[in-house]
Amino acid sequence: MPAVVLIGAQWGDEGKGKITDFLAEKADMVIRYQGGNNAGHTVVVGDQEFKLHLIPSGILYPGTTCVIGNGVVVDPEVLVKELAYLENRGISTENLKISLRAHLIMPYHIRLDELEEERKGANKIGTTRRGIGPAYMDKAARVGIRLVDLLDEEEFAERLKRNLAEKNRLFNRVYEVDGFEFEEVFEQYRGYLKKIERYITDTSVIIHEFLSRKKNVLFEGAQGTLLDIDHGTYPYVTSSHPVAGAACIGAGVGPSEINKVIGVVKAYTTRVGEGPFPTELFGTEGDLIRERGYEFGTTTGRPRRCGWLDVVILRYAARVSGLDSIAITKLDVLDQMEKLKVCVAYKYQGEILQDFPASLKVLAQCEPVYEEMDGWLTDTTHCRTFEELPEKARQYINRVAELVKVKPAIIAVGPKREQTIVRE
Ligand code: 2SA
Ligand code: GDP
Ligand code: MG
Repeated sequence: MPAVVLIGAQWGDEGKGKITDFLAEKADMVIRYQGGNNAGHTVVVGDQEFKLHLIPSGILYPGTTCVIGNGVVVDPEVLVKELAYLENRGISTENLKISLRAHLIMPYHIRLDELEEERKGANKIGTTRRGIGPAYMDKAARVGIRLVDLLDEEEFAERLKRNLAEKNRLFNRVYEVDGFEFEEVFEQYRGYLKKIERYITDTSVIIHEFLSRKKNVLFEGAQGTLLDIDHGTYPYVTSSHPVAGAACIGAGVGPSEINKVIGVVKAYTTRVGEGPFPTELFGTEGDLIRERGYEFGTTTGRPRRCGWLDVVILRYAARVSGLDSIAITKLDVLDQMEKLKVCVAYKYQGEILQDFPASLKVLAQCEPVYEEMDGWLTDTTHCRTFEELPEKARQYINRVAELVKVKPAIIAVGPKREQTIVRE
């Protein structure tokens, strides 16, 4: 390691949970630094499957310290449930630390997320309706409530009152729905505090201690590059920064501390929610990928849109996050495809585009320029070394690496820990 940032290179659900879990074996600390419980990270250990939304995937290793950094928005109700879910399955949460500076998701954020999606109708974003956007809006508007405020009863009461006055006016007058009662929310949140207080601390100080002792620290990104509020397909994005640079801001460390950045790349592309998707497949090939890859939202259960691998996106992700290597996941999902396509550029009004466009209108009109390859039509789920992979699968990986100009250091051929190939 020692300080490694792991990010999603596409639209999320690349298998970050699985790769984090794989790398976490050697990590002393795993940190979530952005997003919230919109994330759904799946980890399979033996015959047990864990779905994590807020707590870092490193929690499954007893000796690993796990951090929810200041850049994360925390829904304490979900956190309390996730803690109980882990404890009930025999996983200790003793080594969890949550930043004093992390912002809270409040019930009015969730309600606002739902109401806004409904108001937008056909123009909706397709959010997870977990209150993520409204919570980050309040953070930017400087009216958010942080965990440090929740610890101080008076401060919390005051901030909650001020927020409810504003929000309730909005609910009543604009949306014409009921607002929230102060007493109810106050009691509810003070109740959550009792259950999470022992984890709350100044996490940046602890992360620095680990880094200064040259411990292995892994930063676990959530969502993916194209969902980044600056670099993604705006406005069809989340409200945080899934790119690697955000690890510094969301954990409270300087860029000079980061040694390596790994991009997780699914062997094809998926997207949940609305917005343009140039390589999307609508016919039987898309259905086959969805079924074989079990492409359904981990948080919401929504069917994911599926399409061919898009190298324009990967080159973009490599640039904006400074990828040192990639981890290619779900290669096995393509085992039964006779032909495979990889998008190497876009065609826009007769012109070839190599770089991912900023305009959504342009992106919506881009036609993928494909390179076609033969499938390998062989089961790869038992392969444990690169050499064991069928020749055509190796060709697929090597061609992608050549096009992206980043080396594939890890290849996953199944959801389990052992279904992972490391390439030196
Ligand atoms: P939000 O809720 O404000 O962050 O939604 C804004 C957009 O970000 C997308 N988004 C995601 N895309 C893929 N995976 C995510 N996590 C879950 C999963 C999603 C699920 O692991 O499957 O269960 O549906 C995630 N979280 C946010 C979202 O679809 C919007 O396009
Ligand atoms: P994340 O949000 O990036 O962590 O990804 P998700 O957990 O939302 O979705 C990835 C899904 O694919 C999960 O169900 C994983 O268990 C599964 N998965 C991860 N890697 C592989 C793989 O190499 N092959 C297969 N078949 N499934 C995988
Ligand atoms: Mg996911």
